[in-house]
Amino acid sequence: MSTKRQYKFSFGPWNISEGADPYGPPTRPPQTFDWKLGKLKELGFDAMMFHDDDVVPDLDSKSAEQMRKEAKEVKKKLDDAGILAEIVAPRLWFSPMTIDGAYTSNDAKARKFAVDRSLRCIDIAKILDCDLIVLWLAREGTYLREAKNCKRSMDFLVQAMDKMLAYDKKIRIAIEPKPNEPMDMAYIPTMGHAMAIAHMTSDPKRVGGLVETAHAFLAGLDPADEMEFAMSFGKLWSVHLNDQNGLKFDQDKPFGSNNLRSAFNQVRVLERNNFGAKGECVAFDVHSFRATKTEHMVDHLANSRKTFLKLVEKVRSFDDAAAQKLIADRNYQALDQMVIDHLLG
Ligand code: GLO
Ligand code: MG
Repeated sequence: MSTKRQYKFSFGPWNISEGADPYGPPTRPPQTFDWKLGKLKELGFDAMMFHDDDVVPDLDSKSAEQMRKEAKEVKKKLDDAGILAEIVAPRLWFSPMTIDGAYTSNDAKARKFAVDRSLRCIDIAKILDCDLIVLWLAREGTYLREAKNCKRSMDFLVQAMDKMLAYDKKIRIAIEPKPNEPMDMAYIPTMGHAMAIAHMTSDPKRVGGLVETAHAFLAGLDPADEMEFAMSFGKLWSVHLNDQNGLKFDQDKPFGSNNLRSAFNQVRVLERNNFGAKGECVAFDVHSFRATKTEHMVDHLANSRKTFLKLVEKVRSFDDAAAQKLIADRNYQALDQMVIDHLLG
């Protein structure tokens, strides 16, 4: 690799978490936004990811004026710290209005709530000088397939995205596919679905994708391929790097924790496609293990970044010419061992 590009890194306030799970209470104390922003800077990160209500807590109970005031206060904190807002995502899965889904709810009032809330999310993003809206379609799916109709749900999703695209001509939407959890089966489970539905919207150029490593594994797919597939459309606008041990709950482990070779391949496709050259960030959607002590509660973030940078070096020092010779000779046995030896160092 000739270009020695620098990457920009980000994480969200939810990635410094307290360790609660469905079976037990928190194991670490909550930290304030200011503390998290301070840590982000200290760890050498460049940007922060947000949900709309990470910026304006209790958003649904606030007036437009109050919302703007609070968003401006956060923007000032970011500016003072020299930190960018990478993405803003409408958190559409907490409200009592979205129990049965947001854009695809069977209840017209809930669908309207979801769209209105998404437009407020755009207002907040604009104040933070951020043009990238992430849609993790958490509850757009079913617990039982008879409950919804896929075609009708696709129509609702397109209508919702069209309203967002029309509301602000500058924003882009990055769909973050995930096949399940919290739903049994989600709509838009893979990057292929995301790219396809983007083309049904009124402005396909402004609808792209975000690949999360763990979500690709949960769909039984290769995260590096999911990334490169989106990049072949020019539409990989962010990544949520983390790791996942097989088909279980979404684990959000540190990057490389479980599948080091896959992590190498993810970094490899980002490198060879110049990811980051248009300002895209490498985000880590990782969580501490529940057993993590308070004094180590940001280590998973520092470690993920460190692993990423080490893998960038591994990718840059990989002997591509030698690999190409083995490929031409169909000697995949030797290619396999070459990768293993390179990773073992
Ligand atoms: C959960 C998702 C979630 C999103 C975040 C931003 O599985 O990965 O963390 O990335 O809400 O939309
Ligand atoms: Mg994610």
